[in-house]
Amino acid sequence: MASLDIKFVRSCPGSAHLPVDGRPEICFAGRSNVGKSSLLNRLSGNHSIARISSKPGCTQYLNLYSVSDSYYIIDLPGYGYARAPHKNRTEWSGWIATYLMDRVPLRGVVLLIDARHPCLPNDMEMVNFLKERGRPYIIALTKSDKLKRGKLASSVAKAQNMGPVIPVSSITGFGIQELKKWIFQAVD
Ligand SMILES: Nc1nc2c(ncn2[C@@H]2O[C@H](COP(=O)(O)OP(=O)(O)OP(=O)(O)O)[C@@H](O)[C@H]2O)c(=O)[nH]1
Ligand SMILES: [Mg+2]
Repeated sequence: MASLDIKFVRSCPGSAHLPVDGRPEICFAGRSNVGKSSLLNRLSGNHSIARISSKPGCTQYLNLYSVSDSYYIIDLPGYGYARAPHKNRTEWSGWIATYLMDRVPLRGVVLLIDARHPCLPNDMEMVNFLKERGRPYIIALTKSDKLKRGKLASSVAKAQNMGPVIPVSSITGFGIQELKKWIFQAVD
């Protein structure tokens, strides 16, 4: 399967700034530093399309990407980064919740969770939030290259208690085809 034809459109300071053209949307949600931007780059085959942070909390806006001019991917600000200035933190969680609750074109959520820490409280809260609102989601277990096979298998098993799981690595490309398939089905 070919790389996705992803183009950066703009950074949006809140849901009100997103397009109203009715194209379907997928979003990437997850803790700060979990690998959202890296995964987007890997899906696009272009290693500089989304900014990779060495410091957590780098993506502060809803970053809007267009795929093949037919649907959008939104890279949400990372949650759970304690050292963000208080004002930003409140705003981020506000934007994320508003977006996930109200956004009509949203067809599916890719919830990124670090394979090394599969059941952290704020990720479980996010899963409950998505379930309550009936949002289709997939758990992408990121940085799976950092775990040996046995550890990864037990991490996948734990994460499966929260929903459907695809282990991925933006470094090796592991799981990327399967994730693409999920995205295609979600926007179809
Ligand atoms: N080993 C490994 N490292 C990864 C992988 N994905 C991301 N990283 C590293 O994790 C760090 C954070 O990656 P980002 O893609 O910027 O994470 P993010 O979720 O976009 O971060 P924020 O936008 O700050 O919330 C960087 O140092 C990446 O190089 C992966 O699959 N494997
Ligand atoms: Mg990012």
